[in-house]
Amino acid sequence: MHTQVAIIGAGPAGLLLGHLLHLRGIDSVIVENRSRDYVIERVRAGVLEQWTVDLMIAMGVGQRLQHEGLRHEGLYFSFNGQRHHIHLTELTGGKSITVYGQNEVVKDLIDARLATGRPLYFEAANVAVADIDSTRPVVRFQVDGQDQELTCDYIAGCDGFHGICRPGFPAGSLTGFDRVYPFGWLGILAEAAPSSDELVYTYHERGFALFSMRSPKVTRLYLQVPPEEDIALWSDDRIWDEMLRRMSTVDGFKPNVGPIFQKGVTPMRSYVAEPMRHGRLFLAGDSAHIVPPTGAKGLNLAAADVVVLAKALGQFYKSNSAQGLDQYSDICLRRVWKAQRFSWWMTQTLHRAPDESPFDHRRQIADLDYITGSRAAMTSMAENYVGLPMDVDLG
Ligand code: RFL
Ligand code: PHB
Repeated sequence: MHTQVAIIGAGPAGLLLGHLLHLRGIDSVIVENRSRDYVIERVRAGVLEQWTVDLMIAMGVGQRLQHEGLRHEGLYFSFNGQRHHIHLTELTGGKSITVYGQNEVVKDLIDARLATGRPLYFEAANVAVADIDSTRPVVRFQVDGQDQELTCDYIAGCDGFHGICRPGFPAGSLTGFDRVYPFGWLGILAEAAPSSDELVYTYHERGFALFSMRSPKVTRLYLQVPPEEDIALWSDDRIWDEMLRRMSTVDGFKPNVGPIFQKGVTPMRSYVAEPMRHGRLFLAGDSAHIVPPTGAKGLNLAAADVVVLAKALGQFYKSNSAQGLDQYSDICLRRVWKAQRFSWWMTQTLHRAPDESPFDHRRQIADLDYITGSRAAMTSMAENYVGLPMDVDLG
């Protein structure tokens, strides 16, 4: 089997890249090690930046997003029992964010991929990359017990943080920049109508909490917990008790309680791999970098990488110029580090670290007081939250 671009991973990065290449008439094969149901049902991100929404619409995969996505013009920061509103749209010249589950994004992109008739293999076993320093790299895997060999011009490593592409870089060719946080998030989905039509980020003396949603009937909530917390310690009653304690404010806001139908704990980490390319292998999305979820940036960054990569590959196939490919890593890393900075700042401002001092606590309150009181500070926060400008060129 041969293709122009072999894409490892059918998460948001791999599927978006496949479609962006399709729109440019470039062939690809997507190889995913999990099943279709597993990929669609994995509950993760929920916030799309303005340009990500515009991108999906421009790519022709935004119909359901436009119908079912919840457009938000603002959000709240809550501390000392008070909610403070930040009007994102007013502060950013009309931009907003849209709440639309990552699993819905993935579902729409899989449907779009299948409609193109281009190959997408699920449940591929023992996926491995080789010859990335040559002009004919190869991807090997098995489907239904049969060995497959896929030769290609380029490989896109879109296989997430625990994939095989980043470890496929030769020893010493990559530097990792890492920060592990001393806490994690316990997240739930509940059958309960959202009690606020915008997100609420809460700083509480018992720890961070976040109010979000998935639809007019489903509330999504998160709690700061220790990083390796055993979910079995958290009965539904204990979860609701803690959510209500942290999130209730003096204006009467509190989440509506309802049956919990999904729960899990995620540890939190910041990581960047530099460079994002070696030879003919390009890393994109979580395979190259992860952010703590507090800034809601991970999926959007994955989308930004593949927009840059698709444009560079387009240039290569159209005018035989490798200039865009040579600049890929540097262009992506500028945005990646700004998203890292913002996500780190949101995380350290809103969480309580186990080793924090009373000085840190006072400083965090002052930070939140400043953010919610100064138009300049709010504007900076809003500009980052809705997404820094992104140059999208569909070719
Ligand atoms: P993914 O989604 O991990 O997809 C990688 C795919 O590669 C497959 N794979 C392999 N395939 C073949 N061979 C192998 N050896 C393979 N190994 C792995 C995997 O099965 C998978 O299908 O990476 P991608 O595409 O880069 O997308 C990144 C996003 O998923 C991630 O950044 C976001 O979910 C992060 N995130 C959020 N991002 C946002 O933009 N907004 C949010 O509101 C937001 N909230 C979140 C989040 C992540 C969270 N968790 C669970 C980490 C909230 C949470 C709780
Ligand atoms: C979500 O709705 O899952 C969500 C929202 C905002 C975040 C992270 C996750 O910062």
